[in-house]
Amino acid sequence: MNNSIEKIVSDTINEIPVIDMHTHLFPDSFSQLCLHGIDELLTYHYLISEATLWADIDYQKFLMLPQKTQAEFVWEELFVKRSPISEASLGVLTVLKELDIPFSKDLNDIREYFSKINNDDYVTYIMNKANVSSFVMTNNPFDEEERKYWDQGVFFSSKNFIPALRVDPLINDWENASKTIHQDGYSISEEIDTSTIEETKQFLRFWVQKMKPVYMAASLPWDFPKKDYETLLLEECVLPVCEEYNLPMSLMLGTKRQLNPDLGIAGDGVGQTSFAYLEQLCMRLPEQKFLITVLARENQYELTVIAQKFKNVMLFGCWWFLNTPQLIEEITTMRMDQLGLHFIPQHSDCRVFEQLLYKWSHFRQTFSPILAQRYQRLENQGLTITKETIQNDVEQLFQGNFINFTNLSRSEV
Ligand code: FIX
Ligand code: ZN
Repeated sequence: MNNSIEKIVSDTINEIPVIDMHTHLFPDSFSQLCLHGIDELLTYHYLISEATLWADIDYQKFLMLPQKTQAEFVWEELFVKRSPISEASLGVLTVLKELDIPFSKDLNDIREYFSKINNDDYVTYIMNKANVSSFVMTNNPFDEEERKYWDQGVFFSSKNFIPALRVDPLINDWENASKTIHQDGYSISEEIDTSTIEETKQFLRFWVQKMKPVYMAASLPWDFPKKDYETLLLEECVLPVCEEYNLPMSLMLGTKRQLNPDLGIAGDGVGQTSFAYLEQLCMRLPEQKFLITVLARENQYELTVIAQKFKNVMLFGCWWFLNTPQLIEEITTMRMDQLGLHFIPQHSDCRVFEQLLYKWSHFRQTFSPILAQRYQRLENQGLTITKETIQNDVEQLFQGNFINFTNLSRSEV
């Protein structure tokens, strides 16, 4: 490997800011929802499911404990009693390193360091350090807690925080979603008839106008669509409103929610998706853009081929259980082989602010050598690879593909 190419690629990847196109982060004006600090980091659901493997502890009782106690348990099991070798635990160590916090087995030492961080604009500080220029939130109008903030009008559009209207409760859980829509004053019936469809669309229009999302999104189970009404709600309510506002629809497929319900959010699993419905949807609606990611490793190849056949599909991210160096390497290499530069390689899915520091630095580290190898091959074919060539390509992957696909203007990010 040509050392200078490796170095230029890695410098470029580290220098170019990324648009994080799917997170669960909120600006600090959403006070309770803007999560940060060591206790939040340790109680990330990825770590809870790992830590609870070690002790004979009743899951439900564990989840009732105060957050500090849960964090202490995770710390003890994963960082003190044994080495923290999993991706999510290594992530905590990367965060400490990035914030210049020395590792200590005593969690209180670490808490002390966090409590001394004195930064007026911590969110911007973390974003700059992670080299993330903006991030897309997950904004759920069916979530009571989040709605309070929208009602209070605390969101001011900014180029850093981009809303996305999340609609899976509508598609997956009509029974409860219809109650919310009804309480909001829309006249709907349990049966999804023409007038209920029109009222539901009104509800969606209201939220599109309020949030000004960059896309609508739904995370759907591995066996979607299971019931006729799910496709009816997607195709007759959600997608027509996307069309009216020229919004892409983001589909995240392959969850097996509550595989172990005792573990709460940490109990979600994965299942393989069947693409038949999705393929015909992409074919039938060529003007509707779809951002798509799937959770099962076994589905990656099929999805890559779909993304190669349809202009209206933009494949994104190595999601959740796939966000490990080994799987990123495998999946990203395959995507480059089939799609060239036409995909969005990663999103962070962060829930806690400081996670930006590890999720993006780990990704950049894994991605650099994979991309450098490509340029090496091009040079072997006689092409001259300059810093500008590499910048242009990385910019496309980290920003341009998302901006162009979603019609965001460059000044908005
Ligand atoms: O549906 C989603 O957006 C998922 O990303 C989450 O439900 C999941 O809990 C998560 O945090 C994965 O990284
Ligand atoms: Zn997510």
